[in-house]
Amino acid sequence: MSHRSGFVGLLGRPSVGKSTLLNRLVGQKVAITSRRAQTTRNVLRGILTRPEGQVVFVDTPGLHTPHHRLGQLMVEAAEGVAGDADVILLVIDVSKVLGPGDELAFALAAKAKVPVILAANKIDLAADRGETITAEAQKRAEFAAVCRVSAVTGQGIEDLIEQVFSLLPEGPAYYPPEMVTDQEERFLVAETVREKALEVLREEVPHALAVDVELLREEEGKDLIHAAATLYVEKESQKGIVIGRGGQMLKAIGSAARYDLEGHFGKQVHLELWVKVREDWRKSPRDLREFGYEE
Ligand SMILES: Nc1nc2c(ncn2[C@@H]2O[C@H](COP(=O)(O)OP(=O)(O)OP(=O)(O)O)[C@@H](O)[C@H]2O)c(=O)[nH]1
Ligand SMILES: [Mg+2]
Repeated sequence: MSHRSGFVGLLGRPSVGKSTLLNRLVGQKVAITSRRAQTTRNVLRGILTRPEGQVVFVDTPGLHTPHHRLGQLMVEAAEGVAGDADVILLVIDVSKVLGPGDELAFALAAKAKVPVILAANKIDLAADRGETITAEAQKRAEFAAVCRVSAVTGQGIEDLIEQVFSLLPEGPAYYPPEMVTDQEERFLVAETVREKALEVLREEVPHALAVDVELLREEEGKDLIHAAATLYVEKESQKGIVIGRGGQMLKAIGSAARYDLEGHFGKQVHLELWVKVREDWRKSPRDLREFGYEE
């Protein structure tokens, strides 16, 4: 049997479930997810290795019309992935009507020189399994395959993986078989803190939040990891919200993050969190570089 491999770009508007789908496809949580739009800000790889080959799934920020430099970088990163992929996995949410962000995805699909699979996600939420929206999407672009899936229940995932393998070219494995993601641990810690913050914060604050990990150190011979991170917001008023009354909000974010990180590292984690204001960081190339959003 031939060995297949390649890069599969997950594309679509915010909140359709790209990151949840990535985690399901590789069988492990590698990307943070949330019900807030524009959760994913960086391109992130999840690797699936099987006897028949290796798929490198590439998660991307949701396609939208940007309002600041961060948004612009996010959309450009997603477009870059579309241009480099061997197969595109265009994800839609069948529980909602199609919107402008979906149209951006269809436009990318129409331009693509590689096969595009339509992943009609969230079929668990739609009474007709999303037939209406899926049919609507099929009118917008040419798809090599259409897969109805639920990233949450796992329905249709095996069929999707089979379709992906059938469309990939022959090639070698790019990563060692035991590797599931290419992300660094510092990034994983920052993203875990951000995910927990997204769960409890409301309105504009989640979008104005960046997390920078200043320290990540294993205490020799102690099975203990010491981490320190700063949560940056854009305004003084947001700082108060993130800290919460009597520090309750920050404490909740910290303990939820610590719980996940201890599970990930299999060690005790000591996590220190700070909150600082960095005005308009989403527009500042220097800050965007410091927080890992710009090269
Ligand atoms: N019921 C249901 N919910 C889903 C499914 N897939 C994702 N979700 C939920 O949809 C929300 C958004 O999921 P994400 O995976 O963060 O979406 P995304 O496309 O990565 O969003 P961005 O990173 O903002 O572009 C989360 O609350 C998920 O739990 C699904 O198949 N069924
Ligand atoms: Mg995402």
